[in-house]
Amino acid sequence: MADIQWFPGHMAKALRLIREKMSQVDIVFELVDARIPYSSQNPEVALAAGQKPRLLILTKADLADPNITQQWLDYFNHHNQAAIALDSRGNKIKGQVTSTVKRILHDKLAAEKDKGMKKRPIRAMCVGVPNVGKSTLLNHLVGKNVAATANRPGVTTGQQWLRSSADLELLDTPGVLWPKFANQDQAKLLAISGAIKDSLYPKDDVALYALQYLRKFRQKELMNRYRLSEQDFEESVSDADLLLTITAKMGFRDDYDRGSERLIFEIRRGKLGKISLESPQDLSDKQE
Ligand SMILES: Nc1nc2c(ncn2[C@@H]2O[C@H](COP(=O)(O)OP(=O)(O)OP(=O)(O)O)[C@@H](O)[C@H]2O)c(=O)[nH]1
Ligand SMILES: [Mg+2]
Repeated sequence: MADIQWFPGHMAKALRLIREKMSQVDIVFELVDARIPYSSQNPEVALAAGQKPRLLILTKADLADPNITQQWLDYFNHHNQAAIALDSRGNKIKGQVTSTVKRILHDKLAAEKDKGMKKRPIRAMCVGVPNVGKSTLLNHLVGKNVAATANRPGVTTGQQWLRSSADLELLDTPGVLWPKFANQDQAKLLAISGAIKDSLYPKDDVALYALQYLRKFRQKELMNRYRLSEQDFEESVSDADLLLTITAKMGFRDDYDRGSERLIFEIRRGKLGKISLESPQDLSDKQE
């Protein structure tokens, strides 16, 4: 299949702006999708952040498997990377984010106080792949719909400073991918999560990839959602055949493309349940 690749000019520009603004902020909120916290981490962000403190925020935690999310939080914790998981649309996130930020910046803020410096707002830059929930999170931190959001990648096109309260100032940025994905599995995971424009990836390849994973780990959810039987999962049934059966159950007869598109959409929206698409145990395979 054709490789999924997406790094248009506006992303290069967004990345440049992120680098330029880095010196103005105290902390970087790096948003990753809780269902793929590793594959949605942009390597360019860590490079741009340098020594700047980073808080990893696993968004869409409401759509991920809570046990696996906890494994990820333990994993990041173990690697000295501050991380929290949340639903960006939640009401209680402000306290959670603010208290974590204050803990991370505690020494810096205390040193400023000791020097007699006036209390000032903490400045945070919010970065992450397209559609991960940056603008949604910031709107909820601010308590108003000041940043545009929508369920497609590429909604935010410019940078915008927002004031959450007297103690927090936030910079929204456009979603960025990076010039080269580590491998095509990563590209497919990003596509399933909704970070890549739907017109830019082959639906059937991505759907088959998702199906392989679900068949292995979440057979019950597939059976429930599409009214499948044990026989549909017998070894002799290929993934493509299974996708065709699901397509028919969806009412699309043999329209494989429509079935593929719908399957991706339903996984993405959580219609099959809370599903994580990678876990810390997979990492050693991915890093090979
Ligand atoms: N279920 C769920 N949906 C979320 C969450 N965060 C954001 N969304 C939805 O995801 C979609 C994208 O949210 P945005 O806030 O526009 O994402 P963004 O990262 O700003 O996207 P770009 O500006 O395109 O880079 C919207 O439909 C949100 O309602 C979350 O934690 N859980
Ligand atoms: Mg946005």
